[in-house]
Amino acid sequence: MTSAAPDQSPLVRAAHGEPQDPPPVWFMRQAGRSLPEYREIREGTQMLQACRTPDLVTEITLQPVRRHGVDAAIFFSDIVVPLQAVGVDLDIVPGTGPVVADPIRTRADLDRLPELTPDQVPDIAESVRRLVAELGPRPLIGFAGAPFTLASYLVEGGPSRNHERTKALMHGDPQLWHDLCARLAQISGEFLRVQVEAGASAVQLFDSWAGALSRADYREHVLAHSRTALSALDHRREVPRIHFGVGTGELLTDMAEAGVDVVGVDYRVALPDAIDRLAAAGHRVAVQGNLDPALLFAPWAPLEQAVRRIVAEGRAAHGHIVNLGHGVLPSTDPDVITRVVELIHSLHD
Ligand code: 1CP
Repeated sequence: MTSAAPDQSPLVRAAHGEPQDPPPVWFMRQAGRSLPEYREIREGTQMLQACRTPDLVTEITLQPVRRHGVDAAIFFSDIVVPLQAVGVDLDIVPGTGPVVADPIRTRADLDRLPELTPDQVPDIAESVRRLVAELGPRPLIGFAGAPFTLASYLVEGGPSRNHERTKALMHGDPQLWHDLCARLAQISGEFLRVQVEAGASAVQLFDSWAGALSRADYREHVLAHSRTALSALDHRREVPRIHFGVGTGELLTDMAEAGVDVVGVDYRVALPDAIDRLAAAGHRVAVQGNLDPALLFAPWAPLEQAVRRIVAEGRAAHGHIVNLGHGVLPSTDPDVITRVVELIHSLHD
C-alpha cells in the first residue's frame, strides 16, 4: 500500500494534487478513547503529562496504525501543548477539554504570553524522531491549533459554545486581538516547524472553531494569522499543509487562501459542492474528508454506501484524502473503523 519513502506516500502525493487509486485514508482522533489499548496505557497518567512523555506519545500514535492499517499516523499531542510549554497555566480536564486558569483578556494578560522556542519542547522533537524511525514509509502528520481556535480557549478560559468573549475582544479591541493572534501564530508556527524539522511529512492546522465566524470576520480578523502560522514552513514547501475546521462550508475558499495544499471538508458539506466551490474560486487544492463520524454507528449497508460515495466523489478533486468530517467519537467500535479502511483500500477505479 505504501511506497518507499514517506514523501512518496499516497497521502503526500494526494495532498500535492496527484489523485491516488485507492485514495489514502486516516481519521482525525484515530488515537484515543475509542481504542481499549489507549485507555489501558493512559491509566493513571494525565493527558498533558502523556503528551510530554516520548514513550507514551510513540506508542499511542502507533496504536491506530497497527490496528487499522491507516495510511498516515497523526502525532499524539494536543493543540494546547505549546501553550503550556510557554508557561500558560492550563489543564485538560477529562470530559471537558482544555481549561485555562487565568484567561487572556487585557494587554497585561497578553504580556504574560511569551513566544515559543524549540528548547521548550525537546520532547516533541524526540517523539517525532522516534516515530519517523518506527513508521518507515508511512507519513507522520504533525499538527497545531490555528490562532483563532487557540485564542478562543485562552480568552474564554475553556471550551465555549458561542465564543462570546472571544468575539467581544475581536471587535472591542481589534489591536489587542491582532497582537494576541500574532503571538499565537508564532507559537503555532514554531510548534509545526519543530515537528517538521524532526521529520514529520505533512502538517494539519486545526482551526476547529472557525466555523463560528462570519466570512467577513474570518477575513478581517483571522485569515492573515493562520497564513503567518503556516509561513513558518515556507522553507519546506514539499511538506504538504492541510487546513481543517468544523462547520466551515461557507469559509472553504477563504481557508484555502491561508497557503494550504489541502482543505478539510466537514460532513455538513457535500464533497462535490466543496470541490466546485474551491475550483470556482480558482484554488487548485486537494480535499480531505468527509464521512460523518456518527455514521460509524450505523448498520454496515448504509455506512458502506456512504464510504463508496465519498471515494467516488473524491475522484473529481485535485487529490483526495479520505477522512471523517470531524474526529472519531469516543464510543465508536474500533472494528468498524478497521473495516472502513479495508473497504477503502479495496476500491480501485
Ligand atoms: O484524556 C483524554 O483522552 C482526553 C481526550 C483528548 C485527546 C485524546 C483531548 C482533550 N485531546 C486529545 C488528543 C488530540 N487532540 C489529538 C490526537 C491525535 C489524533 O487525532 O489521533 C488531536 C489532533 C487533538 C487536537 C485538538 N485538541 C483539537 C483540534 C481537533 C478537533 O477535534 O477539532 C481541539 C479543538 C482540541 C482541544 C481539546 N482537547 C481535548 C478535548 C476534549 C478538546 C476539545 C474540547 C472542546 O470541545 O472545546
